[in-house]
Amino acid sequence: MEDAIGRVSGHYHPARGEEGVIVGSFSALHEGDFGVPHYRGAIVASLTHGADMRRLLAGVLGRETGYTRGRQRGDFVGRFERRFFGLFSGTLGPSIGYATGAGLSCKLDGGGHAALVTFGDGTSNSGLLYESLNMAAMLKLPVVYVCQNNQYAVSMPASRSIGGAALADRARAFGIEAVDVDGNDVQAVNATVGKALERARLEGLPSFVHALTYRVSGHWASDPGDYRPAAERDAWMLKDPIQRLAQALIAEGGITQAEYDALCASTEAEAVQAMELAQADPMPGTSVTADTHAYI
Ligand SMILES: Cc1ncc(C[n+]2csc(CCOP(=O)(O)OP(=O)(O)O)c2C)c(N)n1
Ligand SMILES: [Mg+2]
Repeated sequence: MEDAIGRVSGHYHPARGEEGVIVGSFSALHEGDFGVPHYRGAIVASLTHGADMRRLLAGVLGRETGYTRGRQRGDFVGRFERRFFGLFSGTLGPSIGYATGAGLSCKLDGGGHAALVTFGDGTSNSGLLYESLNMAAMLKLPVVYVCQNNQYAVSMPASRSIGGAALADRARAFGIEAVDVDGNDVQAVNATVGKALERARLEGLPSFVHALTYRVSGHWASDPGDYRPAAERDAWMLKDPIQRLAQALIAEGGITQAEYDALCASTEAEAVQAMELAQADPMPGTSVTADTHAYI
């Protein structure tokens, strides 16, 4: 799907290489939980929650048929009926506050549900994360904070922007349980985030998960990303989370190589067809600007 987008939108922010964190985390949500995805990978996260691929692609193209009726680009998609938040502004950090508020609403509603938020390594330097962690610790809010550390914020390496030895230590300073997980292992992420969500639902406690991964693409589709050492990117390409899952499934006998190849081909055909349909969809009319409920 992202390959199809990259061919028509140079401004899209691809999440290639980070699917382990995104799919592993958001597939651990239960009905009634809140999902607040990082902008990179938001539409991938939406796919795990039954969003329609053609409508997601229509959103990327700014069409009337997208989930926000063309009011915002598709990587900021929100779907309130599924308790899925969009970014709503280009400012990074506020979505961590939305998730904390969603966690408070879960608590006030009597518990049993949780909120999940993902955010980048660059965004982890936002003051709002620390206000949120403190509030979640003091009020015992059922929120799982996942740092999708792809090691870059545009061209700034995390090694040059994040102080301290370990990001998870920052959350521990607030008395919040924090763990590190291999972000390129979708099964490990799913198990770790799933456990944290279960704790949030049952005990009403927050958690922090630091998932290390890598942004194999540029910052956006048209960014060659050549400020990074080629050897670094090549080494991470070998840890591709999709390939790793495929190899694990084939080794365990869950799927044959031929079945996997057929699945890839049919999924690619589905994405190409969805993109063709979305491209033929209409641009929004002036009624959209007057519609204050366009996000819903
Ligand atoms: C508060 C704020 N500062 C700066 C920007 C500009 N900006 C847009 S994307 C981005 C990189 C964010 O890095 P990260 O959080 O690691 O996410 P990634 O792009 O790596 O997924 C920056 C700095 C912004 N949108 N909001
Ligand atoms: Mg980053």
